[in-house]
Amino acid sequence: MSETIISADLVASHNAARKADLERDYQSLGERLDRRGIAIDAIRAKVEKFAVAIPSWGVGTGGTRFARFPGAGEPRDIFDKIEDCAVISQLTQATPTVSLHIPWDKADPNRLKQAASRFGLGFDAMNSNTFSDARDQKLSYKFGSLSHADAGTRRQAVEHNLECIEIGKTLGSKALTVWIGDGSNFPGQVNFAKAFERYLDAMKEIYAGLPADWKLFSEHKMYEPAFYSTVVQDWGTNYLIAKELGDKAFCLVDLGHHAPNVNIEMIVSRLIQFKKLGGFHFNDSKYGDDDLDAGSIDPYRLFLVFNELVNAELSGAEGFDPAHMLDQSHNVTDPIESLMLSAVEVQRAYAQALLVDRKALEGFQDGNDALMATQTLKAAYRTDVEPILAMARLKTGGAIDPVVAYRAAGYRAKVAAERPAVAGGSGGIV
Ligand SMILES: [Mn+2]
Repeated sequence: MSETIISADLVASHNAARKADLERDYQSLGERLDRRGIAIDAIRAKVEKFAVAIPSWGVGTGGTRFARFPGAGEPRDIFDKIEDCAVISQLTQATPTVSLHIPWDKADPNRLKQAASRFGLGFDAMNSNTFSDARDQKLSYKFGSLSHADAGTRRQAVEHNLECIEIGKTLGSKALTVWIGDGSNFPGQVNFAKAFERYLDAMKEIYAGLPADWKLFSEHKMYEPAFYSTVVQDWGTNYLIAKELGDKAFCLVDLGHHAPNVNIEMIVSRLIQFKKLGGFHFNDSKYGDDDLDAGSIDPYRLFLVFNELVNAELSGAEGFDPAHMLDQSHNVTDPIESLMLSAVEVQRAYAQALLVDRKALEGFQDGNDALMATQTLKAAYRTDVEPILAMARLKTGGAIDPVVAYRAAGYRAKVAAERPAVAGGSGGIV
Protein backbone atom coordinates (compact mmCIF):
# COMPACT_ATOMS: atom_id res chain seq x y z
CA MET A 1 0.00 0.00 0.00
CA SER A 2 1.47 3.30 -1.02
CA GLU A 3 1.61 6.33 1.22
CA THR A 4 -0.88 9.15 0.90
CA ILE A 5 -0.15 12.81 1.55
CA ILE A 6 -3.69 13.99 2.24
CA SER A 7 -5.13 12.24 5.29
CA ALA A 8 -7.20 9.20 4.28
CA ASP A 9 -9.65 10.04 7.08
CA LEU A 10 -10.22 13.51 5.62
CA VAL A 11 -10.95 12.05 2.17
CA ALA A 12 -13.25 9.43 3.70
CA SER A 13 -15.32 12.00 5.61
CA HIS A 14 -15.40 14.27 2.55
CA ASN A 15 -16.80 11.38 0.51
CA ALA A 16 -19.19 10.22 3.24
CA ALA A 17 -20.86 13.63 3.26
CA ARG A 18 -21.45 13.49 -0.51
CA LYS A 19 -22.01 9.82 -1.17
CA ALA A 20 -25.82 9.66 -0.87
CA ASP A 21 -26.34 12.54 -3.32
CA LEU A 22 -23.84 11.06 -5.75
CA GLU A 23 -25.55 7.67 -5.66
CA ARG A 24 -28.89 9.29 -6.51
CA ASP A 25 -27.33 11.28 -9.37
CA TYR A 26 -25.53 8.21 -10.68
CA GLN A 27 -28.68 6.13 -10.61
CA SER A 28 -30.70 8.81 -12.38
CA LEU A 29 -28.07 9.20 -15.10
CA GLY A 30 -27.87 5.43 -15.35
CA GLU A 31 -31.60 5.25 -16.08
CA ARG A 32 -31.35 7.89 -18.79
CA LEU A 33 -28.34 6.20 -20.41
CA ASP A 34 -30.11 2.87 -20.22
CA ARG A 35 -32.87 4.29 -22.43
CA ARG A 36 -30.13 5.07 -24.97
CA GLY A 37 -28.84 1.50 -24.75
CA ILE A 38 -25.75 2.47 -22.72
CA ALA A 39 -24.69 0.64 -19.54
CA ILE A 40 -23.38 3.28 -17.13
CA ASP A 41 -21.16 0.83 -15.22
CA ALA A 42 -19.32 -0.09 -18.43
CA ILE A 43 -18.59 3.59 -19.09
CA ARG A 44 -17.46 4.06 -15.50
CA ALA A 45 -15.14 1.04 -15.75
CA LYS A 46 -13.44 2.58 -18.79
CA VAL A 47 -13.15 5.96 -17.06
CA GLU A 48 -11.53 4.28 -14.05
CA LYS A 49 -8.80 2.92 -16.32
CA PHE A 50 -8.19 6.22 -18.10
CA ALA A 51 -4.94 7.94 -17.14
CA VAL A 52 -3.20 11.17 -17.99
CA ALA A 53 0.38 12.02 -16.97
CA ILE A 54 1.32 15.14 -15.00
CA PRO A 55 4.27 17.17 -16.31
CA SER A 56 6.71 17.84 -13.48
CA TRP A 57 7.05 21.47 -14.60
CA GLY A 58 3.28 21.99 -14.33
CA VAL A 59 3.21 22.00 -10.53
CA GLY A 60 5.29 25.18 -10.31
CA THR A 61 3.71 28.52 -11.15
CA GLY A 62 4.31 29.40 -14.79
CA GLY A 63 4.83 32.81 -16.25
CA THR A 64 5.22 34.75 -19.45
CA ARG A 65 8.22 36.36 -21.08
CA PHE A 66 7.24 39.48 -19.15
CA ALA A 67 7.20 38.14 -15.64
CA ARG A 68 6.52 35.31 -13.33
CA PHE A 69 4.54 35.76 -10.14
CA PRO A 70 5.38 32.81 -7.87
CA GLY A 71 2.73 31.25 -5.66
CA ALA A 72 3.05 30.12 -2.05
CA GLY A 73 4.74 26.83 -1.26
CA GLU A 74 6.18 26.30 -4.70
CA PRO A 75 8.12 23.05 -5.15
CA ARG A 76 11.85 23.64 -4.65
CA ASP A 77 13.03 20.60 -6.51
CA ILE A 78 11.86 17.45 -8.23
CA PHE A 79 11.20 15.72 -4.91
CA ASP A 80 8.74 18.47 -3.88
CA LYS A 81 7.23 18.21 -7.37
CA ILE A 82 6.70 14.48 -6.94
CA GLU A 83 4.85 15.15 -3.66
CA ASP A 84 2.57 17.67 -5.39
CA CYS A 85 1.93 15.12 -8.15
CA ALA A 86 1.10 12.55 -5.47
CA VAL A 87 -1.62 14.86 -4.12
CA ILE A 88 -3.12 15.24 -7.60
CA SER A 89 -3.01 11.50 -8.12
CA GLN A 90 -4.48 10.70 -4.70
CA LEU A 91 -7.50 12.97 -5.07
CA THR A 92 -8.29 12.39 -8.77
CA GLN A 93 -7.07 8.79 -9.20
CA ALA A 94 -6.54 9.76 -12.83
CA THR A 95 -2.85 10.73 -12.91
CA PRO A 96 -0.66 7.75 -11.96
CA THR A 97 2.50 8.97 -13.72
CA VAL A 98 4.83 11.96 -13.84
CA SER A 99 6.65 13.17 -16.94
CA LEU A 100 10.16 14.45 -16.20
CA HIS A 101 12.12 17.18 -17.86
CA ILE A 102 15.89 16.95 -18.07
CA PRO A 103 17.93 18.83 -16.92
CA TRP A 104 15.32 20.61 -14.75
CA ASP A 105 14.53 17.40 -12.85
CA LYS A 106 17.99 15.88 -12.87
CA ALA A 107 18.71 13.80 -9.75
CA ASP A 108 19.94 10.32 -8.90
CA PRO A 109 17.52 8.13 -10.92
CA ASN A 110 17.32 5.51 -8.17
CA ARG A 111 16.36 8.17 -5.64
CA LEU A 112 13.74 9.50 -8.06
CA LYS A 113 12.28 6.07 -8.54
CA GLN A 114 12.14 5.51 -4.80
CA ALA A 115 10.49 8.90 -4.18
CA ALA A 116 7.78 8.21 -6.75
CA SER A 117 7.07 4.61 -5.81
CA ARG A 118 6.50 5.69 -2.19
CA PHE A 119 3.28 7.22 -3.49
CA GLY A 120 2.59 4.56 -6.11
CA LEU A 121 3.62 6.89 -8.93
CA GLY A 122 5.37 5.82 -12.13
CA PHE A 123 7.15 7.76 -14.86
CA ASP A 124 5.76 8.70 -18.24
CA ALA A 125 7.72 10.00 -21.25
CA MET A 126 11.08 11.68 -20.65
CA ASN A 127 11.43 15.20 -22.04
CA SER A 128 14.74 16.55 -23.29
CA ASN A 129 15.63 20.23 -23.32
CA THR A 130 17.75 21.72 -26.05
CA PHE A 131 15.69 24.91 -26.25
CA SER A 132 17.59 26.60 -23.45
CA ASP A 133 21.15 26.54 -22.19
CA ALA A 134 21.83 24.56 -19.04
CA ARG A 135 24.36 25.81 -16.51
CA ASP A 136 27.91 24.81 -17.43
CA GLN A 137 26.87 23.80 -20.92
CA LYS A 138 29.77 23.98 -23.39
CA LEU A 139 28.03 25.13 -26.56
CA SER A 140 24.98 27.41 -26.76
CA TYR A 141 21.62 26.61 -28.36
CA LYS A 142 20.99 30.25 -29.19
CA PHE A 143 21.05 29.42 -32.91
CA GLY A 144 19.55 25.96 -32.66
CA SER A 145 20.31 22.49 -31.37
CA LEU A 146 19.57 19.36 -33.42
CA SER A 147 19.52 21.43 -36.62
CA HIS A 148 22.40 23.74 -35.67
CA ALA A 149 24.88 24.59 -38.45
CA ASP A 150 27.76 23.51 -36.19
CA ALA A 151 28.35 19.74 -35.94
CA GLY A 152 29.70 20.02 -32.37
CA THR A 153 26.51 21.69 -31.15
CA ARG A 154 24.38 19.05 -32.85
CA ARG A 155 26.49 16.33 -31.23
CA GLN A 156 26.02 17.88 -27.78
CA ALA A 157 22.22 17.97 -28.36
CA VAL A 158 22.19 14.34 -29.49
CA GLU A 159 24.23 13.29 -26.43
CA HIS A 160 21.78 15.10 -24.16
CA ASN A 161 18.85 13.18 -25.66
CA LEU A 162 20.74 9.89 -25.28
CA GLU A 163 21.37 10.78 -21.63
CA CYS A 164 17.60 11.33 -21.17
CA ILE A 165 17.01 7.82 -22.49
CA GLU A 166 19.59 6.43 -20.05
CA ILE A 167 17.94 8.14 -17.08
CA GLY A 168 14.52 7.02 -18.30
CA LYS A 169 15.65 3.39 -18.52
CA THR A 170 16.33 3.34 -14.77
CA LEU A 171 13.01 5.04 -14.04
CA GLY A 172 10.92 2.65 -16.12
CA SER A 173 9.95 5.24 -18.70
CA LYS A 174 9.18 3.94 -22.18
CA ALA A 175 9.31 7.05 -24.35
CA LEU A 176 11.32 10.15 -25.15
CA THR A 177 9.58 13.33 -26.28
CA VAL A 178 11.67 15.72 -28.34
CA TRP A 179 10.56 19.29 -28.85
CA ILE A 180 13.12 21.73 -30.19
CA GLY A 181 12.90 25.50 -30.51
CA ASP A 182 15.08 25.52 -33.62
CA GLY A 183 14.13 27.90 -36.40
CA SER A 184 14.85 31.41 -37.57
CA ASN A 185 13.74 34.96 -36.91
CA PHE A 186 14.56 36.46 -40.32
CA PRO A 187 13.94 35.44 -43.93
CA GLY A 188 17.22 34.15 -45.29
CA GLN A 189 18.66 33.38 -41.86
CA VAL A 190 18.66 29.62 -42.45
CA ASN A 191 18.40 27.29 -45.40
CA PHE A 192 15.15 25.39 -44.76
CA ALA A 193 16.19 22.15 -46.46
CA LYS A 194 19.67 22.01 -44.95
CA ALA A 195 18.37 22.70 -41.45
CA PHE A 196 15.75 19.94 -41.77
CA GLU A 197 18.34 17.53 -43.17
CA ARG A 198 20.63 18.19 -40.19
CA TYR A 199 17.68 17.71 -37.82
CA LEU A 200 16.75 14.38 -39.41
CA ASP A 201 20.34 13.13 -39.23
CA ALA A 202 20.54 14.05 -35.54
CA MET A 203 17.18 12.41 -34.79
CA LYS A 204 18.35 9.24 -36.52
CA GLU A 205 21.21 9.05 -34.03
CA ILE A 206 18.79 9.47 -31.11
CA TYR A 207 16.44 6.90 -32.62
CA ALA A 208 19.32 4.43 -32.86
CA GLY A 209 19.82 4.78 -29.09
CA LEU A 210 16.23 3.80 -28.24
CA PRO A 211 15.68 0.52 -26.37
CA ALA A 212 13.54 -1.98 -28.30
CA ASP A 213 10.39 -1.31 -26.26
CA TRP A 214 10.63 2.51 -26.34
CA LYS A 215 8.90 5.08 -28.53
CA LEU A 216 10.26 8.36 -29.81
CA PHE A 217 7.77 11.24 -29.92
CA SER A 218 8.49 14.34 -31.97
CA GLU A 219 6.38 17.36 -31.07
CA HIS A 220 5.55 20.03 -33.61
CA LYS A 221 4.79 23.67 -32.88
CA MET A 222 4.00 26.38 -35.37
CA TYR A 223 6.18 29.17 -33.96
CA GLU A 224 7.96 30.44 -30.85
CA PRO A 225 10.69 30.86 -29.80
CA ALA A 226 11.59 31.29 -33.48
CA PHE A 227 9.21 33.76 -35.10
CA TYR A 228 9.90 33.54 -38.83
CA SER A 229 10.40 29.83 -39.44
CA THR A 230 10.41 26.72 -37.26
CA VAL A 231 12.07 23.44 -38.19
CA VAL A 232 9.32 21.17 -36.83
CA GLN A 233 6.39 23.49 -37.42
CA ASP A 234 3.37 21.37 -38.25
CA TRP A 235 1.90 17.88 -38.33
CA GLY A 236 2.94 17.35 -41.96
CA THR A 237 6.60 17.87 -41.15
CA ASN A 238 6.11 15.81 -38.00
CA TYR A 239 4.65 12.97 -40.05
CA LEU A 240 7.65 13.09 -42.40
CA ILE A 241 9.96 12.81 -39.39
CA ALA A 242 8.12 9.83 -37.90
CA LYS A 243 7.98 8.15 -41.29
CA GLU A 244 11.65 8.79 -41.99
CA LEU A 245 12.83 7.49 -38.61
CA GLY A 246 10.97 4.19 -38.38
CA ASP A 247 8.36 2.14 -36.54
CA LYS A 248 9.24 3.38 -33.07
CA ALA A 249 8.81 7.05 -34.06
CA PHE A 250 5.47 8.82 -33.61
CA CYS A 251 3.97 12.29 -33.71
CA LEU A 252 3.00 14.07 -30.52
CA VAL A 253 0.13 16.52 -30.74
CA ASP A 254 0.14 19.45 -28.32
CA LEU A 255 -3.29 21.03 -28.69
CA GLY A 256 -1.88 24.57 -28.35
CA HIS A 257 0.73 24.19 -31.08
CA HIS A 258 -1.47 25.00 -34.07
CA ALA A 259 -2.75 28.08 -35.82
CA PRO A 260 -6.13 29.32 -34.53
CA ASN A 261 -9.08 27.52 -36.18
CA VAL A 262 -6.98 24.59 -37.38
CA ASN A 263 -9.04 21.40 -37.36
CA ILE A 264 -6.99 19.46 -34.80
CA GLU A 265 -9.40 16.53 -34.60
CA MET A 266 -8.86 15.91 -38.30
CA ILE A 267 -5.09 15.92 -37.81
CA VAL A 268 -5.64 13.34 -35.08
CA SER A 269 -7.70 11.22 -37.46
CA ARG A 270 -5.02 11.38 -40.16
CA LEU A 271 -2.26 10.35 -37.76
CA ILE A 272 -4.36 7.46 -36.46
CA GLN A 273 -5.11 6.32 -40.01
CA PHE A 274 -1.43 6.20 -40.87
CA LYS A 275 -0.39 4.73 -37.48
CA LYS A 276 1.72 7.66 -36.41
CA LEU A 277 -0.23 9.15 -33.52
CA GLY A 278 2.10 8.93 -30.52
CA GLY A 279 0.27 10.96 -27.94
CA PHE A 280 -0.93 14.28 -26.63
CA HIS A 281 -0.05 17.26 -24.62
CA PHE A 282 -3.45 18.42 -23.45
CA ASN A 283 -4.10 22.08 -22.69
CA ASP A 284 -6.32 24.79 -24.11
CA SER A 285 -5.66 27.88 -26.14
CA LYS A 286 -7.35 31.14 -27.03
CA TYR A 287 -4.63 32.80 -29.13
CA GLY A 288 -1.47 30.70 -29.47
CA ASP A 289 0.52 28.37 -27.27
CA ASP A 290 -1.32 29.75 -24.26
CA ASP A 291 -1.00 26.54 -22.19
CA LEU A 292 -4.33 27.26 -20.49
CA ASP A 293 -6.16 24.58 -18.51
CA ALA A 294 -7.56 21.73 -20.64
CA GLY A 295 -11.19 22.33 -21.51
CA SER A 296 -11.21 25.89 -20.13
CA ILE A 297 -11.70 27.64 -23.48
CA ASP A 298 -13.09 25.14 -25.97
CA PRO A 299 -14.32 21.98 -24.27
CA TYR A 300 -16.20 20.97 -27.42
CA ARG A 301 -12.92 20.75 -29.34
CA LEU A 302 -11.47 18.53 -26.64
CA PHE A 303 -14.56 16.33 -27.00
CA LEU A 304 -14.14 16.19 -30.80
CA VAL A 305 -10.52 15.07 -30.36
CA PHE A 306 -11.72 12.30 -28.04
CA ASN A 307 -14.45 11.41 -30.48
CA GLU A 308 -11.66 10.44 -32.91
CA LEU A 309 -9.72 8.60 -30.21
CA VAL A 310 -12.73 6.60 -29.01
CA ASN A 311 -13.64 5.80 -32.60
CA ALA A 312 -10.15 4.32 -33.06
CA GLU A 313 -10.31 2.52 -29.70
CA LEU A 314 -13.69 0.93 -30.45
CA SER A 315 -12.76 -0.06 -33.99
CA GLY A 316 -9.65 -1.79 -32.68
CA ALA A 317 -7.22 0.30 -34.75
CA GLU A 318 -3.94 -1.63 -34.96
CA GLY A 319 -1.17 -0.38 -32.66
CA PHE A 320 -3.42 2.35 -31.28
CA ASP A 321 -2.09 3.31 -27.84
CA PRO A 322 -1.57 7.06 -27.56
CA ALA A 323 0.15 8.60 -24.53
CA HIS A 324 -1.85 11.19 -22.60
CA MET A 325 -0.15 14.05 -20.83
CA LEU A 326 -1.07 17.51 -19.65
CA ASP A 327 1.21 20.36 -20.69
CA GLN A 328 0.08 23.59 -19.09
CA SER A 329 1.32 26.76 -17.49
CA HIS A 330 -0.58 28.03 -14.47
CA ASN A 331 -0.03 31.73 -13.93
CA VAL A 332 -2.97 32.81 -11.78
CA THR A 333 -4.25 29.61 -10.14
CA ASP A 334 -2.89 27.06 -7.70
CA PRO A 335 -1.20 24.62 -10.11
CA ILE A 336 -2.39 21.59 -8.13
CA GLU A 337 -6.01 22.71 -8.43
CA SER A 338 -5.64 23.47 -12.14
CA LEU A 339 -3.99 20.13 -12.84
CA MET A 340 -6.64 18.19 -10.91
CA LEU A 341 -9.46 19.90 -12.78
CA SER A 342 -7.65 19.54 -16.11
CA ALA A 343 -7.17 15.82 -15.61
CA VAL A 344 -10.89 15.57 -14.85
CA GLU A 345 -11.74 17.63 -17.97
CA VAL A 346 -9.73 15.25 -20.17
CA GLN A 347 -11.47 12.32 -18.50
CA ARG A 348 -14.82 14.04 -19.07
CA ALA A 349 -14.19 14.42 -22.81
CA TYR A 350 -13.31 10.72 -22.93
CA ALA A 351 -16.50 9.73 -21.09
CA GLN A 352 -18.66 11.95 -23.33
CA ALA A 353 -17.04 10.49 -26.45
CA LEU A 354 -17.86 6.99 -25.19
CA LEU A 355 -21.55 7.99 -25.28
CA VAL A 356 -21.64 8.77 -29.00
CA ASP A 357 -24.13 6.54 -30.82
CA ARG A 358 -21.64 5.44 -33.47
CA LYS A 359 -24.01 3.22 -35.40
CA ALA A 360 -26.52 6.05 -35.78
CA LEU A 361 -23.71 8.45 -36.68
CA GLU A 362 -22.50 6.18 -39.44
CA GLY A 363 -26.02 5.94 -40.83
CA PHE A 364 -26.43 9.71 -40.87
CA GLN A 365 -23.02 10.10 -42.53
CA ASP A 366 -23.85 7.56 -45.21
CA GLY A 367 -27.25 9.18 -45.77
CA ASN A 368 -25.76 12.69 -45.97
CA ASP A 369 -27.92 13.82 -43.04
CA ALA A 370 -25.58 16.54 -41.83
CA LEU A 371 -28.00 17.88 -39.24
CA MET A 372 -28.66 14.59 -37.50
CA ALA A 373 -25.01 13.57 -37.73
CA THR A 374 -23.91 16.65 -35.85
CA GLN A 375 -26.81 16.31 -33.39
CA THR A 376 -25.61 12.79 -32.63
CA LEU A 377 -22.30 14.22 -31.46
CA LYS A 378 -24.05 17.01 -29.55
CA ALA A 379 -26.30 14.54 -27.74
CA ALA A 380 -23.22 12.85 -26.32
CA TYR A 381 -21.43 16.12 -25.56
CA ARG A 382 -24.46 17.63 -23.78
CA THR A 383 -24.71 14.68 -21.37
CA ASP A 384 -23.56 15.66 -17.89
CA VAL A 385 -21.20 12.80 -17.08
CA GLU A 386 -20.04 14.24 -13.75
CA PRO A 387 -21.75 11.46 -11.73
CA ILE A 388 -19.72 8.89 -13.73
CA LEU A 389 -16.45 10.71 -13.08
CA ALA A 390 -17.20 11.27 -9.39
CA MET A 391 -18.29 7.65 -8.91
CA ALA A 392 -15.09 6.47 -10.61
CA ARG A 393 -13.10 8.56 -8.12
CA LEU A 394 -15.11 7.29 -5.17
CA LYS A 395 -14.66 3.65 -6.19
CA THR A 396 -10.91 4.00 -6.71
CA GLY A 397 -10.17 5.91 -3.50
CA GLY A 398 -10.16 9.48 -4.81
CA ALA A 399 -12.26 12.41 -3.68
CA ILE A 400 -15.77 13.05 -4.98
CA ASP A 401 -14.85 16.75 -5.31
CA PRO A 402 -11.03 16.92 -5.52
CA VAL A 403 -10.69 20.70 -5.19
CA VAL A 404 -12.97 20.92 -2.14
CA ALA A 405 -11.10 18.05 -0.46
CA TYR A 406 -7.73 19.62 -1.35
CA ARG A 407 -8.71 22.99 0.13
CA ALA A 408 -10.11 21.34 3.25
CA ALA A 409 -6.79 19.53 3.73
CA GLY A 410 -4.86 22.82 3.86
CA TYR A 411 -2.01 21.33 1.82
CA ARG A 412 -0.91 24.60 0.21
CA ALA A 413 -0.63 26.42 3.55
CA LYS A 414 1.27 23.49 5.01
CA VAL A 415 3.89 23.38 2.24
CA ALA A 416 4.10 27.18 2.19
CA ALA A 417 5.38 26.98 5.76
CA GLU A 418 7.96 24.34 4.81
CA ARG A 419 9.12 25.63 1.45
CA PRO A 420 10.69 29.08 1.47
CA ALA A 421 9.27 31.59 -1.03
CA VAL A 422 11.15 31.76 -4.32
CA ALA A 423 11.97 35.04 -6.00
CA GLY A 424 9.84 36.11 -8.95
CA GLY A 425 10.86 38.46 -11.71
CA SER A 426 12.29 36.39 -14.51
CA GLY A 427 10.27 34.86 -17.32
CA GLY A 428 8.63 31.55 -16.67
CA ILE A 429 8.22 28.27 -18.44
CA VAL A 430 6.28 28.81 -21.63
MN1 LIG B 1 3.96 20.39 -25.27
